[in-house]
Amino acid sequence: LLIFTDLDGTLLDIHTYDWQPAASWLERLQDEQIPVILCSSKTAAEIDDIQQELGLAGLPFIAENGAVIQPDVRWEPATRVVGRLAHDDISHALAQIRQHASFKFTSFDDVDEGVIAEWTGLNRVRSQLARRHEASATLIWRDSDEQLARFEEALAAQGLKIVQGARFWHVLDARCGKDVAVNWLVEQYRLHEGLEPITLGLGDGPNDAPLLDSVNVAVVVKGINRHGITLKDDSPARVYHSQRPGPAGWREGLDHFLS
Ligand code: 2M8
Ligand code: MG
Ligand code: MG
Repeated sequence: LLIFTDLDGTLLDIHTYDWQPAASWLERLQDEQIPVILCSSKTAAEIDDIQQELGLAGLPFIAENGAVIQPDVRWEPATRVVGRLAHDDISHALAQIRQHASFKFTSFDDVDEGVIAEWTGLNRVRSQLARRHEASATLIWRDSDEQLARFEEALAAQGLKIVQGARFWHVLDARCGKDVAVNWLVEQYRLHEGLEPITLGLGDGPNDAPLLDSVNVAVVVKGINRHGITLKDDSPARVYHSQRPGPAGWREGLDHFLS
């Protein structure tokens, strides 16, 4: 069994970033050596810290919505896989697109740590880590849905796509994604560990749909996003929808499938 989980609003409380309700399950999974693979919009710099805190250091993780993948540290090679469009290229493309059409958005590069701390409720240190993007860019969309559709077209013309997290939007290489990253890691488990793993995924936001579509069984954790999640196969045998948000919903999902 492999567990792929989103962080904000799923394993972590969306406001406080607390995971206590999930702690006993995390301990049990660690005892049983079931990998918990973090799969987030967050940067690798942020996830490095969070992995330590959760006792998951050394395991693979997926950062920046799949634009950055960390293999298990014991695998050869264990080098990070980073999307071919680097953060600076994406920022440059965003600046150009904004010049041509007057889209209204504010990216993490437009502001300082203080503002990111205000937006996210993260402390200053974590806010600094949140802007250490390697292969994506994070922004607040301040324009209409119609403009968003035009923005998506402009991005596609540059080989980019945009995905929606909880509070923010994330722009990355169109060839990358949480689904692509999950499939790649499952293949690495086959190659390096000789496993044919069963996969369980947990997520709360629209950007988690590709993740939840790529796993055998899925938990949709109750989220704050008004758009919610639409899955290809939402049958009750495959998908559990939690009653509670965040880590309490995460625990509920594992109780449902693994108890
Ligand atoms: C952003 O990610 C969340 C998760 O879905 C969002 O889009 O709302 C990222 O900038 C991440 O790096 C940051 O830690 C998080 C903080 O809430 O926000
Ligand atoms: Mg989330
Ligand atoms: Mg996320």
